[in-house]
Parts: sequence; structure tokens; C-alpha cells
Amino acid sequence: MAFKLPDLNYGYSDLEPFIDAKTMEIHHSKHHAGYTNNLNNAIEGTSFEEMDIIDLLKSMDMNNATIRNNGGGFYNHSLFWSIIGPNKGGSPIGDLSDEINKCFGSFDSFKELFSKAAASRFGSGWAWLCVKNDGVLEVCSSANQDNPLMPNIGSGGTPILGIDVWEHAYYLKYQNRRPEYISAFFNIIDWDSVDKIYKEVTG
Ligand code: MN3
Repeated sequence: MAFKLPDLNYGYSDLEPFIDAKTMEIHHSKHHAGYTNNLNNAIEGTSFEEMDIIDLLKSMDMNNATIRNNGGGFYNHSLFWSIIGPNKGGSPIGDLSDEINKCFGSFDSFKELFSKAAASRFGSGWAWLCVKNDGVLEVCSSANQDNPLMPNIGSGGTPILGIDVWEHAYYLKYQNRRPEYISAFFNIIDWDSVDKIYKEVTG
């Protein structure tokens, strides 16, 4: 069974002015489609074809650069599209809001920590809000298309929110001003969706 490029629940221009339509179009229809196709080609005829993407990432060989980069790219972007949307932003809700306050002190403290992790990741990569196995929330970042589900990346948490800080995610609009893009990202976070993923992960 091949992995499928997910459809977006919104149009390419719907995240304006925070992310421009051209960036969205290229990012989804070229970059994410590329990772998806490359992953499917790499796993054809292997036991990975029978796995879901989370099991695949958890059990992969980190020395297999093709599966590492494209499996990560497939998963990371699928999560990314699902936790952003038009007319979103604001603050976390429900149990997740309580847990963020408990683990980071306040939403503002979390925001600062997450923004710093995203801004200070050198080169291409991602910053994450993860749920660790003990249920505690953690902010971390990873290089390239790695993520904390992979063996020996971070402390092995499950991401519930992530920001893509590859230049392809923001360069057309923000050029070298990554912090501005990170700040704008908080206006499109879909906290309902993040809370839903949080509930799935924590059971
Ligand atoms: Mn990307």
C-alpha cells in the first residue's frame, strides 16, 4: 500500500498574509509530493509497505538515507498541514492548555521556547512540541527531515505540533527573516487540531 499525498483542508492562498500562496503551492505540490513519491519508490517490495508511517519511522535504519529523508519528509509535512489553517491562531485549549501551563509555566513561556528552538536550528530542519513517553511535553528541534519518532533523535517523543524551518517554507515572502515567519506561524496554528492529536497520543 503506497503512501498518499494528503489533500489540504484549505486553499493555497487561504493562509495569506502569513504564508503566501506560491510558497504553499510549491511546498505541497512539489516538495511534499516529491518526498511521498520517493518514499513509495524506496519501500516498494519491502515490509515497510505494510506499516503505517509512525511504525515505519520508529523501526527504520537511520543509515538508509533515502527512507530517512523521504519518510521523514512525508510524515513531517503531513503533520504540518494538519495543524495549521486559515482564521486560526489564539491559544491552546482544553487539557493541552493545562499541560502547557504545567510543563512550561505559561503559554507565553512555551511560545518563547518554541520560537527559540525554531530560530536557532542551524540550516534546514524542524522545531517540535512533543509528548514524551511519560506524558510530559517537550520542545525540541531536529535537522533536515528527521523527527523525534526516529531512533536516537531527541528524547523519543511523539510530535503534536511542528514548524518547518527549511528556507523553502518561507523564503519567497520572508527571505532571511526566519524569526518573522516563526512569529507569523502562531497566527495559523489550529489549536483544536493540535489538541485532537494530543488526545490521540496520550490516549
Ligand atoms: Mn518543507
